[in-house]
Amino acid sequence: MKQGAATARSNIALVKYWGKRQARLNLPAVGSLSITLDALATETTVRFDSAFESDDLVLDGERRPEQLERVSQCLDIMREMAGVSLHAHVASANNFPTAAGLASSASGFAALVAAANAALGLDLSERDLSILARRGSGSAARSIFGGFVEMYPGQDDDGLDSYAEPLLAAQDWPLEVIVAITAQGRKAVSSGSGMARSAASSPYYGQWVATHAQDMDVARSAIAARDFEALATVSERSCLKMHAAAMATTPPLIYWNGVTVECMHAVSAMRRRGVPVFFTIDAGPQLKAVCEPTAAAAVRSELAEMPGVIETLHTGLGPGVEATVSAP
Ligand code: 2P0
Repeated sequence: MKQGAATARSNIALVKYWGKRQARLNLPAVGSLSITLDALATETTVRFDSAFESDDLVLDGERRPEQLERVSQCLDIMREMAGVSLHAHVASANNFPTAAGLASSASGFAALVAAANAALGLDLSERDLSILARRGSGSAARSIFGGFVEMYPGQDDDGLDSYAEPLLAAQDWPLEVIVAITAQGRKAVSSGSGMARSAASSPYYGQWVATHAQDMDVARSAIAARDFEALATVSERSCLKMHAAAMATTPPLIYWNGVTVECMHAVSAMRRRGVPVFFTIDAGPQLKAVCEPTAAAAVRSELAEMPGVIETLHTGLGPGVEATVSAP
């Protein structure tokens, strides 16, 4: 029996990933730039045992056979690396709502590959873990690292140049995030199929890809200079460009609800009043407000009072994936 465990945090992209250049190895069409979130964590245990007749996945206490294929594909690669053919039981728990636009696949696959790495004694580098996590979910490649993180789309067909790297440690610019939960429940369309549909039918998809590198340059410079206003402007622009491309897809991908839009207006109004805060929204209805620590309490209370906001979460930036010792 071989067992390993790991904890990984979720992340949110400030410059978004939307679209793939190759589906087989899950290679993104564009880079992305994210922050890792301390309070949104996934803890995963992977146990390989000759007594198991198949792989098994338990997520938040429930067996999830429909999600097993992507997990087994990641484990197959790692089993081949380690020269073992044992089946695995994977138990994973999130401390936040699953698949409601809070990137549970990001922390989930980052924790999975780190736990399997520990169980199999592979001693892989963080870059190798990032490449493996990407096979499970593009955004998971970023959750290997803490703080501010850049994901490279790469150019090679084998995907070995498509991984994430840390840009700036969390403590070097300790921004905070308020998440406004505006709906609960799993989303109807997965990000992966949404991206494929956008690439196939959105008239704005080509422009999204063509104008993306410039946003990455602006965001990288803003982070290096700790320039909040510049990061706010480019992050909201990238978010809105992604959603514009998604909305113009046939059939349309409208991830927002009315409360999401009201929260966007509230955040914009706060920034016009001089509060250091901006919004970003992923493939779901939750709004994430990124702010300077001094503004966090006021931003949280204003969003919490918005009609339709179910609850708010507050988090700082967090560390990368951590393998944890687990008793066999
Ligand atoms: C991001 N999203 O950059 C973007 C913004 C959602 C909107 O990465 O198909 O679950 O597994 O590679 O990582 C969510 O997509 O997609 C995502 P796959 P993933 O955070």
